[in-house]
Amino acid sequence: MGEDIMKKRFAFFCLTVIAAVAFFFSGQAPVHAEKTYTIGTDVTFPPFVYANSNNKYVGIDMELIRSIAKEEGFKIKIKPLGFNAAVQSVSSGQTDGVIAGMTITDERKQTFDFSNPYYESGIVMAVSPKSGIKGLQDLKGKKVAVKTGTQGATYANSIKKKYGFKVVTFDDSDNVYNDVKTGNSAACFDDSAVLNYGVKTGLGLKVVTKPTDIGQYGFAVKKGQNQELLKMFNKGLAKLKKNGKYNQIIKKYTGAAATSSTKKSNNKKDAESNTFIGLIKQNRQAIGSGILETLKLTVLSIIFATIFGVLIGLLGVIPNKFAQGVSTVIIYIFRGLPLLVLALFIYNGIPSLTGSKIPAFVAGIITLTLNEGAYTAAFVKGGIEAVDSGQMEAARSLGLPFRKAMSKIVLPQGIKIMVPSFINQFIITLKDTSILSIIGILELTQTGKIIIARNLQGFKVWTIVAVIYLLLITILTLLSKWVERRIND
Ligand code: ASN
Repeated sequence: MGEDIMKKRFAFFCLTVIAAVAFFFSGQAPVHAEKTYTIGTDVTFPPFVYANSNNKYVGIDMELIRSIAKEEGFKIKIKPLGFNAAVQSVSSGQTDGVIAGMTITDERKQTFDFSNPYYESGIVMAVSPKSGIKGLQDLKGKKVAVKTGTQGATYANSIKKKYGFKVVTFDDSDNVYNDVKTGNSAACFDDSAVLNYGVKTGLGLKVVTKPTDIGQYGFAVKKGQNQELLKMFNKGLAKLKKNGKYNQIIKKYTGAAATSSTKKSNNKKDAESNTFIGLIKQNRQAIGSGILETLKLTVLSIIFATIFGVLIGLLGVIPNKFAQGVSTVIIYIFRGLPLLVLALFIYNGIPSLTGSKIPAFVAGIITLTLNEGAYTAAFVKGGIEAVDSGQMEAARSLGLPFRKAMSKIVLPQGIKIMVPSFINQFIITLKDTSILSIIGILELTQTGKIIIARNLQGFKVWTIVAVIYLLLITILTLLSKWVERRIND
C-alpha cells in the first residue's frame, strides 16, 4: 500500500517536471526568437559587396541588409556564392533572398519578386589603359569578358554580332577584370557603379563608354515566396531612407573620402601583404577555417563513400542477377556524372523539385559519397573478381557457405589487392572537395577565391593554396601507407 502511494507520488513528480519543462520551452524560447534568413550574394562587387581585409563581407548591399534586419527584427546569414550561383540558389529555394547589385528586369520578374529599388546603375565598357581601344568599334575580332548571368553579359551578347566580338564568361568580377588586364580579353562590360568605383580605387582599368541600359538594383526573393521578408525589406529601406542611414551608407562607400581612403588603405595593405608571409599572416584565420572545412568534408566523405562503395561493390559480386544489376547501374550513373554536375544537381536541382532545402555542407557530403563511392564500388568489385576463382570454388567444395567463403577466403585476399586503390581514392576525395566551392562551401579553394577577389594577388594566393593541398595530401598519403603496412603485416 505504502509502496503504491510512493509510486503515485513519483509518477506525479515526473509529470510535473515534464509539464514544467514543456511549459518552459513552449512559452519561452521560440516566441521571441528572431527568424534567420539565408541571403545569397556575389563574391566581389565593390562598393556593393566585397570582403574587407578581415574577410568580413561589407559594402552598400551588406550594410543595407544588416541595418534592415536590425530595424525589422530578423537575422541573416550571408552566403557569398557569386552572382549566378546566388540567383540560382534563390530560385531553387536553397536561399531565401539575394542582394548583389541585382538589376530589376522584366525577365527576372517572371522568376523573382523584387523589393523597391535602392540604387541605379547602367552598363559600361572598360579596357586596359595600355590597349588603345577607344570604343565599341575597336572590338572587331576581339574577345570581351563578362560575368555569368549578369546584365553586362546580356548586353554584350545583344551587340556582339553588330561589333563582331566574341564573348567569354567568368563567374566572378575579379576574373573578368583580370582577363582584360592580362590582355586575353580586349574589354569587359559591367555595371557603371562598380567599374567607376573600381577606376577610382585603383583597379587599373579605364571606362570608355557612357552608361547604357540604365536599371535599378533591388533585393529579390523567389516569386511568391518569402513575402514577409520582402515586406520587411521594403519597410526597413523606407525607414533607413527617412532616418538618414541610407544616405550615410551610400556616402560611406561612394563619397570622395571613401574612395580615396580605400585607395590609400589598399595601397598600404598591398605593401604589407605583398609577400607570401604577409598574405598568410593577414589571412591566417580565413585560411585556417578553409583548411578545417576541407578536412571535415574529406574525412566524412571518405567514411561514407567507403561504406557506400564497399556495399555496392559487394552487391556486384553476390550470385544474384538483380543485385549485380543494381550495383552496375549505380556505378554507371555516379561514376559517369561529372562531379560538378552532381553537386549542382543535388544542391540546386533537387530542392527546386522538392521545395525543401539541403544545407550546402550536406549536399557536398552526399555528392562526394555518391561519386567517390561509385569509384570505390568499381575497384572493390574488381578486387574481388581478381582473386583467383579457384579460391572460391575450393572453399565452397570444402563445404563453406557463400558468405563464409567470401568473408574468410576471398575478401582478405581481395582487400590486399584493393588497398592501393583505396589510398588513391582517399587522395582524389581530398582534391575533389575543391569542386564544392561551386555551391558556396567555404573550403580551401573558395577561401582562396574570396581572398583573391579582395587583393587580386592571384599568383601568390593560388601558390599558397596549392602548397597547403600538397601538404594535406602528403599527410593523408603517409597515414594511408601506415595503415597499409599494418594490414599487410
Ligand atoms: N548588376 C548585375 C546584374 O543584375 C549583378 C552583379 O553583377 N552582381 O546582372
